[in-house]
Amino acid sequence: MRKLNNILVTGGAGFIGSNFIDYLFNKVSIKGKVVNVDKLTYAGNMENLEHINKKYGPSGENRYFFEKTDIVDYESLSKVFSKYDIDTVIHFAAESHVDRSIHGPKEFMETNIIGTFNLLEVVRKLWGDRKDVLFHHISTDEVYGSLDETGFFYENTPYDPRNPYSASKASADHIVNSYFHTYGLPITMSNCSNNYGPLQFPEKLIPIMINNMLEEKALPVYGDGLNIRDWLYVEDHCSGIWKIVNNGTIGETYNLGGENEWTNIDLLNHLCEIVAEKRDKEKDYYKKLITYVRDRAGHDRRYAINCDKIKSELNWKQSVTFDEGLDITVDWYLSNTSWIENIKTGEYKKWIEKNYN
Ligand code: NAD
Ligand code: TDX
Repeated sequence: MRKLNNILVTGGAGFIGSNFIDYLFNKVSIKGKVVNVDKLTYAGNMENLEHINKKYGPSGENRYFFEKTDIVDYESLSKVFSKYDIDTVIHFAAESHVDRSIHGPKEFMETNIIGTFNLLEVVRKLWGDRKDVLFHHISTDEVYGSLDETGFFYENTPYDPRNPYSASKASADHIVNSYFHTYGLPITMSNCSNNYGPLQFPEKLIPIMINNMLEEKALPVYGDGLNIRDWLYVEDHCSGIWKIVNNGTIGETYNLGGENEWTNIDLLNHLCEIVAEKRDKEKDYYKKLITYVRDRAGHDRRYAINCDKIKSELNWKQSVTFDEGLDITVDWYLSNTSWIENIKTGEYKKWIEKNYN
């Protein structure tokens, strides 16, 4: 039986990781400990978990711990594992932005491939033949490549990654699976579609567009705007991971998705109307900011997930509709402008200046 007492979350200061840690304490009320291992790259933000640290950290219930550690650094990683009696790893840490992987792929290979390999090596040596432990790996639908107008990605769809980010994630997935087949390491994996929600770094489509609307800046649409993504609210991703971690079959992969496909341009028009309504502007006010720009290199045309497996085997389903999720998300960005401001004055700004000005 899986223990799930002392959970080590990697990348817990990022978008999905911090939503997941909040989910563990505030939605499913776990009783055990959570150790957040994060290097705090430009995408890691301690502000995301201040409320958790206050209540559950060392000066509170003493069940939440933060370790600023680079998963590429094997020695430091081993020390963290020997400090806590870890029985579960939930591995989110990654370089996650496709555009950055096109400009500079090296860190993607290091963190996403070597970092994952290091984690696997540490737990293989630490856990030996234990069967009450679990390594859950978070992956993406991008590893399956790109679809035309029809069809879906299934768990057994052959891998066909097309950008350095997805290639690095695909490599990591293969290594994780190899540790199950070769060493019998208890692993599970999830491949999820595009997430959205509070705390997403303002370089991804939805938050960058909201932010640019607030600043009355151009809304850059890559190519013809007809690329399709399948959007899932972040808390639904968290609930899917939690189902797998508790009841998923060892060695199995589960697809997670929103069953909610939008072309980028339709989504952006819709978002413009939501923000306009909330800010008392006329319906089409922000649409004049929409600007078609050069396409992303190797831009995947369409992603669409079939998630029947997790629905039928683990009784998971999406619980937040797109309207509800966008409403929560837009409200969150409108009332947390200081969160974005703090980001923009730091590393993110430097990167944007270097690459886009
Ligand atoms: P994010 O970029 O917001 O956060 C990544 C976190 O990992 C940051 O806190 C960062 O500091 C940390 N990190 C990066 N390199 C590290 C290293 N070497 N050592 C330790 N920590 C490091 O990413 P996200 O959107 O929250 O994505 C989390 C995971 O989910 C990733 O594995 C990503 O591939 C996967 N995923 C994301 C989406 C999505 O739509 N965002 C969809 C499917 C899968
Ligand atoms: O300014 C933009 N303009 C634009 O047209 C940005 C940032 C994006 N786009 C397009 C590119 C994509 O077709 O919008 C779509 C979504 O782009 P991103 O938000 O960058 O996400 P995507 O490339 O689809 O990848 C995301 O989903 C899968 C996450 O970033 C990955 O981490 C996840 O694995």
